[in-house]
Amino acid sequence: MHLHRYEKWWLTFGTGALVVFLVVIGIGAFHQEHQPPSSVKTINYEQVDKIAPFNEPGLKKVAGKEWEYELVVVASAFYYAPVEAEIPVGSRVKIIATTKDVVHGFEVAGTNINMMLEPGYISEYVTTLNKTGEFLVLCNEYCGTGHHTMKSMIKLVGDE
Ligand SMILES: [Cu+2]
Repeated sequence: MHLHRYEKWWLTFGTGALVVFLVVIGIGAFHQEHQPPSSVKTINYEQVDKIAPFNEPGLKKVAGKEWEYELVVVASAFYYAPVEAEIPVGSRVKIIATTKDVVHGFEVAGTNINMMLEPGYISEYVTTLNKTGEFLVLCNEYCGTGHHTMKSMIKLVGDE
C-alpha cells in the first residue's frame, strides 16, 4: 500500500500526540495521584446538619484506619464549616465533604486537593499533608453572589 508522504507525517503526528497525552494522564494518575472524586456515597442534602459525621464538622483523630485524621467539611452558600482546621503536618488525612445547597468547588490552594461538592453526594479524598503553613481553602465553582467570599483555612502545624 502506498502512503503519501504527508499522510505518513500526519499518522506519525497523530500517533505521537496520543502517546504524549496518555503519558501526561499516566503521570498525573500514578505519580501525582490525581484521581476523580469518588461521588459514590449519597446523602439527603436537606438533612446534612443532622446526619453524622456532618452534624459535627471539623477535624477528628481516628484509630484503626489507614488515615489518622478525618476532616469533615460542610459547604453552603457562602461558608465552609469549619472556618479553620489545624492539622499536624505529615499526617494522613481523609477529607469528607458535602454541600447543603448548590454545587461548590472545594480547592485547597497550593495542593492537589480539588473536589467538586454536589448536593446529595459525599466527596472524599485521602491525602498526606507534608508542607507546614497556612493553606487557603476556596470555592472554585461559581455558587452565587457571595462566591468570592467563600473560604476557609487549613493550618499545617508542627515539625516537618
Ligand atoms: Cu462558590
